[in-house]
Amino acid sequence: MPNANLYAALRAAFPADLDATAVETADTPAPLHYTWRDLERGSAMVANLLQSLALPPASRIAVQVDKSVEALVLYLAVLRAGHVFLPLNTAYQAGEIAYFIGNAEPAVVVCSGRNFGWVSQIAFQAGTKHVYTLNDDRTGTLLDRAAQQADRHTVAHSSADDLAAILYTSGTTGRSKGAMLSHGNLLSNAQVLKQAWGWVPGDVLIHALPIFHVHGLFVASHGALLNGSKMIWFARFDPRAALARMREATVFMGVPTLYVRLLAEPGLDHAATQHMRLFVSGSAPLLIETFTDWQRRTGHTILERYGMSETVMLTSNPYRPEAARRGGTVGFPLPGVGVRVRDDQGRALPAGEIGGIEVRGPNVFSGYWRMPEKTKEEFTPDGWFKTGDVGRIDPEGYVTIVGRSKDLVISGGYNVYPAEIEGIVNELPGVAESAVIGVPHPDFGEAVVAVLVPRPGATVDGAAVVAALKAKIANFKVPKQVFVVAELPRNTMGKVQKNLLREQHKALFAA
Ligand code: MCA
Ligand code: AMP
Repeated sequence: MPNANLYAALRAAFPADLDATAVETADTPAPLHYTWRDLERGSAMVANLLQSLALPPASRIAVQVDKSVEALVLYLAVLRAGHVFLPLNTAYQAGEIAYFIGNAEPAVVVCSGRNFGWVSQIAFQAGTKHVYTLNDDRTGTLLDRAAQQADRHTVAHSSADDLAAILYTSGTTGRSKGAMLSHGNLLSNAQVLKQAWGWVPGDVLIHALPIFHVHGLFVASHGALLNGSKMIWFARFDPRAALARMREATVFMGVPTLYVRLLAEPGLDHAATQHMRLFVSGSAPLLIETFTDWQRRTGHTILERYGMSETVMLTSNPYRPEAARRGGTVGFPLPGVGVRVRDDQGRALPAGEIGGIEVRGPNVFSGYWRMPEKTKEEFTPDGWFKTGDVGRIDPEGYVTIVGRSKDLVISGGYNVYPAEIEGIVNELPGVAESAVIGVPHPDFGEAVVAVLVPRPGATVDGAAVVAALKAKIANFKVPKQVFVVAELPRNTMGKVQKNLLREQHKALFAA
């Protein structure tokens, strides 16, 4: 049986000259050059460290560290060791981390040195036996221990269905669920995208996304690695610095906010971007204004694609002809991927009719970690995954996302689940109930806003609510504005009418 381990496929795509630069850091005090040999040796040493722990097979390795090339090497090491990579947003605080560790029961946790105190306490209490630190300045106990390991390692033998990663997402019920992605899900999608987006020898990717989500970790990194392409690596997005590197790069991937911020750079013009071949956008809706402004300012047409943690990428606008890329759509289903639109009863709809988007294909996950019931609910009887997105497919086959049936706000590309925030706000002193919505925001696309009703006789201060939330949850989830009202609008069924609240506050952040 051939080895379906994703690292084996990535390693096979490394260029012949292993001493060529694979990753060049762009925002370290001095540029650092990591060769392909460094990636091979570094991931072998870390894989040997994991192997030395004699972990059960398919152990979860939870990682909450600042973006660094060593963090990417750790990801490659987990793949080649045959374990399961569990990346966690660096903004998550103790309550969130306790949930993920409790749910995933990782054998190993890797955290940044500054958080070791509270993370290790949560991990050890949950039964994790190994907690290492990894900092973004190439220090930490993970590297100290790996340095003692051999730099040769035989890649574990995996089947396509073996688990490679768990990505927490879709907490519409207020708590996140772990999307289980296999080596086959990830490799098949990376191979399809390599073809679909015209990767060629000599391509250079500007990597400016976090690597704790699908977009940065899988779509961007796998794209470059599977093509043997150099990455210009930003630990944090800086529009001006990223723009300056476009003279030597060819591919850039971003969430819409990154494009909005690049458009605010006076230096963004044809000359600055003429060396570039491809700009990809996704994770959140790209406004038509952004799409057309980009065309006007650079001559390039952004290629918008549609993905999910549960399905990696499912549709994409065409690479060629550029003219066939349609703003406001997410293009066509990728080769091998089925996309259909169904009504609430699961019936087929004629072309152009709006309904629930469903997907089938080798990119679709096997389910949510230890939630078989919830998993079953999200698949149709004939095996299609219900995305929770609402859209249509026009007669030419273009897919357009027009909304979501799931209660979800996407802010700057990060998912925020109103149910989770409402649950926390409702526990605050003096609060009777609350509704969390997303409203248009010029930078983040959507901004989180909370509307709450105080208990009878209580007075609640919005600023105090924000301060309380900042101490509890990831900063990007905290409402940008809190309204205190006498009552929430409800329909005859007693359901809060969030659409009315969105309408009422839609101009709150108008530019
Ligand atoms: C930062 N802030 C935010 C966000 N990011 N507020 C709302 N939404 C955000 N996304 C706030 C912080 O709370 C803080 O506020 C202030 O902005 C500055 O924080 P900082 O971290 O410095 O912000 P930044 O560096 O400007 O970050 C903005 C960003 C970042 C670069 C757009 O959000 C980002 O990298 N987003 C990409 C997310 C991503 O990779 N998505 C892909 C998901 P305060 O000071 O008040 O605390 S994968 C996916 O969706 C699917 C599978 C797919 O299709 O790809
Ligand atoms: P996640 O939960 O991180 O997997 O986010 C997946 C969700 O992001 C999808 O279900 C969509 O709602 C949204 N999404 C991803 N790409 C796009 C896009 N190009 N346009 C609009 N929404 C998108």
